[in-house]
Amino acid sequence: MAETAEQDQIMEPQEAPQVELDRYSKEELHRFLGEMLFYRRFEEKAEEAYAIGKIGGFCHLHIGQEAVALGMIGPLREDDYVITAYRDHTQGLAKGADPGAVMAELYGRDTGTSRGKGGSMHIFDVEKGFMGGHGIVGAQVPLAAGMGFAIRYREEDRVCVCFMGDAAVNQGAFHEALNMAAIWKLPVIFVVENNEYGMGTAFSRVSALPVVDRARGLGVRAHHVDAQDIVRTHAFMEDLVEEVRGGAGPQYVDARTYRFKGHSMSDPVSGTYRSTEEVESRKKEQDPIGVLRDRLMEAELLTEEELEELDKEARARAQEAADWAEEQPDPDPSELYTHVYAEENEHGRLYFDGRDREED
Ligand SMILES: Cc1ncc(C[n+]2csc(CCOP(=O)(O)OP(=O)(O)O)c2C)c(N)n1
Ligand SMILES: [Mg+2]
Repeated sequence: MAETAEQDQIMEPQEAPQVELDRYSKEELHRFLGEMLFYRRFEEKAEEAYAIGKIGGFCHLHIGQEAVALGMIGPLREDDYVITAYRDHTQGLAKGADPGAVMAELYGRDTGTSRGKGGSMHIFDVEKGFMGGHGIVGAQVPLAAGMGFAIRYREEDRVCVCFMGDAAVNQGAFHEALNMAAIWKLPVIFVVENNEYGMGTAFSRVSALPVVDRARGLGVRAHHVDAQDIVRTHAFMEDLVEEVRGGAGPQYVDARTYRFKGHSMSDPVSGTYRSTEEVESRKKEQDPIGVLRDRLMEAELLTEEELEELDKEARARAQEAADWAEEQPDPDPSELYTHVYAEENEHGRLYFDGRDREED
């Protein structure tokens, strides 16, 4: 009985507390602001390039959700893993991918992070522990459990952070993966970027329970956090990552956020599924950049001039990435079939690259 009560208490979702600014130095707080401004300006550049046809295919922007990327990935070590869905540009940048290579991937160039073959939805940087960019809703969740298993099997102290959208919690794979993670106490933090919509469908229309309760029956500890507040999100994640590194097992985080743009570049910002007023009021009240700016100014830790300087640097970095991407070569046509499907392994199996089995 006592054990059950204790278990219930552990399973009660925990709200990440408000954090005082003095947890961080002024330099660190300015860095938070500068990085989020950079993500915003980088994606605005991508938006601009898409609009004039320099970027093709799908393109999902993270504008409005920048504090999730910085707050959740900032506290990680370089050898920790991150895996995510298709809204992946800023998360790749936060994990250390080169901005020029990310932009070149959007442009479909040979020096892009996936050699120009993945595009917006498939940013990868294995050396930096950024394991993609996945287009199938929920597909990355079991992969994260696999990475968590590999970490345990090799007796390492790495942590894997797996992002997903709120729509992914209705996928069967989500439940299978979290169940396994709980049984095997895998070092994985499952973060739902809860922006309240899956394309044009409000989460409340597809789930009787709120996001935070969707892991309850699986034995994974749940947390929620106001992920428009970078200071709170970063501090919360710093503590959580160290707990998981120390063996606390898998965690589930409902990161409350909001998307300021359309689902993808080809979708409207608002319409039948959400009103313009709703979007405008969220932009005014809950812009992660605005929230931090106001808090810093109120505490006299930021001046107008410093803000302008940070923004100028952010714009210059985004411009530099775009200029570099522009100049990069397209992949050679002979590369059409390479790195697309699995190639022959050492046993001579797996012919998915256009060759005929008999010819070899
Ligand atoms: C298995 C699967 N079903 C449907 C789709 C089409 N689809 C692409 S994105 C999306 C909505 C996902 O919403 P959410 O997980 O909340 O992420 P967000 O776009 O809000 O970041 C859907 C249904 C898909 N890619 N994969
Ligand atoms: Mg969503």
